[in-house]
Amino acid sequence: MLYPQSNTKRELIELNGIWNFKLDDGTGATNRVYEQQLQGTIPMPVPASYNDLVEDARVRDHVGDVWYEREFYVSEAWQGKRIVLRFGSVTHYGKVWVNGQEVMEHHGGYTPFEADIAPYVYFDRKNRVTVLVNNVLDFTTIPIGELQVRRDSVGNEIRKQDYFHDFFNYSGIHRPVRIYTTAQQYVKDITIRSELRGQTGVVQCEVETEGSSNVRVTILDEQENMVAEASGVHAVLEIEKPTLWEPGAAYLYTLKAEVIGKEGTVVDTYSEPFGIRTVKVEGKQFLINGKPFYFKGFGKHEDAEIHGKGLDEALNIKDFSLLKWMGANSFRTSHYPYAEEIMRLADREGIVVVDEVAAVGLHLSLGAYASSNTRNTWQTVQCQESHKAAIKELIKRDKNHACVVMWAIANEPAGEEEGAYEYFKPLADLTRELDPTRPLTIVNYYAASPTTCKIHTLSDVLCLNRYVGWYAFGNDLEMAGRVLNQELLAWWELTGKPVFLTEFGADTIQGLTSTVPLMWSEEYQCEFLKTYHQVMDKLDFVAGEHVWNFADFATKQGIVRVDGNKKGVFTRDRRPKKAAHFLRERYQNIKDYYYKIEK
Ligand code: BDP
Repeated sequence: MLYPQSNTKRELIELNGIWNFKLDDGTGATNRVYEQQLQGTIPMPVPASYNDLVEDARVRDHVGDVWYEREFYVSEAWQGKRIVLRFGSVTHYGKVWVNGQEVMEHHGGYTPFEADIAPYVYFDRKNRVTVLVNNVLDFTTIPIGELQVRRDSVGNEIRKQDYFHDFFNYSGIHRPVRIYTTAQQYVKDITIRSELRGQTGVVQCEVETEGSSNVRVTILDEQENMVAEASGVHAVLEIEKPTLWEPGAAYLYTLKAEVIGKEGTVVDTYSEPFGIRTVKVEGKQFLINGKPFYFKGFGKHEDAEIHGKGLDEALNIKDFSLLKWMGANSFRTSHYPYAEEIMRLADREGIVVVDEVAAVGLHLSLGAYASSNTRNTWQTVQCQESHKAAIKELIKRDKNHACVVMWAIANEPAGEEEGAYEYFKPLADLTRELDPTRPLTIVNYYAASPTTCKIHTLSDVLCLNRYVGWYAFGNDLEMAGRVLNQELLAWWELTGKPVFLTEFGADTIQGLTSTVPLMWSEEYQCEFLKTYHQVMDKLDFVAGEHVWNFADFATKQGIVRVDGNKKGVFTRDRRPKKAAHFLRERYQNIKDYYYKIEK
């Protein structure tokens, strides 16, 4: 799905800002409140999570429907055009009415959706858009959750949302809302795949159009010089000695697709930035542009005070600045697709991304989240269809990003339980069919060990999340190091695939310091990391390390977390803990390529 843009043929307006907002009292949809202006609303910003913006626990912990509404105008000059209303994301379900008429609905809280609203808009007066947002997670959704319904002492229904993942269920209209226009004959989608044949960059381009298949394709370099051109919806273009997209040295070409109408004039145009680079897993190595790459960076979250998971461009720039300051070269979009604006930034800044779908918590008996009666995950969940849809939407959205080098199709599922392979095999096949150019991984939880894991054959890279030295062998880092070392060797012997530590970390309270490394202190976090570094540095099949987490983040309330998850190397307001300085020294001395491996 193309990112909305304005150009010589397309116009774009933003509907961000203050909307009207109210919680649903359980009757809104049946009373068809979207047919009139909403009553009893409060102001609410878009994009943002609504949870932390009102001093009321009923808003913060609301489970179910909420309403958003605002007015807008469209230009008279847009008559006869497609007028596309587009939401960057609505978490987790959205249904949209324009002037009281239903125009679209969407399941899944982290991918965009859009519809042509031209038949529903007025050109001579104000229009109204009304959005129903629902945040309930159950066994059919991605991520999964479980709704608990109880009665209070006077018989009122109380709804509590349980979920099996470790980040707060922020809700609302999280990403920009825009309207853009196109002609009736237009570019629907573009798929770009590039490879290197000797010194030649070969760019395969598929343009999906509506109305006309007369298409002209040109490639421009960063100075806007035309370097290749072709015509047709399937085009293969060649660039001699192209400048490659490299980690830390991004280079973006632009592919411009023009739809030519009957009279030979250009009726629509779309410009897609892309990079030329290759990725491949070979033996113990992860190759980018044919060279062994070493991932150094973090698992992250979209998370901040006040905004919650709402897009915050200033925060994103700050985070990229901190990543560079650290000497990091990559991050994982744990545990859901991040905003398109972040992916575009990563393309431009040369930061490598492992792109993850929101399939997190598929493990009903996992430690802190397990209820007393353990259930077989794969016999209980019914989310395979939503999971497939989530994979399709992610790949459709992010396929042209040079920064994306691997798809993560789940985080810590119950890979050791009966039924895991049957659940994941069709999903891995689907991912490979949709994108044969990138490796895929299923991020592993320790219970799916080399002896019990039923799904490791589906991953191209063994991404492991490990917490020995924290949840187990806390305060025994010597033992933790030995256990880790043994397990990594066992994985290598079993699979012969590169190992990537996608999570390891210790909760750390900023300012809690100690002369000896005590758990929760800043010193312990450094010692914990050092233990992992010493093990990984001796093993040449370890192709990457992402510390958990980049920054402290909000999660659900409970007895294992004090004011959120504190495994950040930065605090939630992005101040460095001691570990940031410690890790910075390491990352700055690790090269992107040929780390531990002879040239
Ligand atoms: C891992 C999860 C991650 C958690 C982390 C932790 O992948 O989402 O936040 O553990 O416990 O199991 O901090």
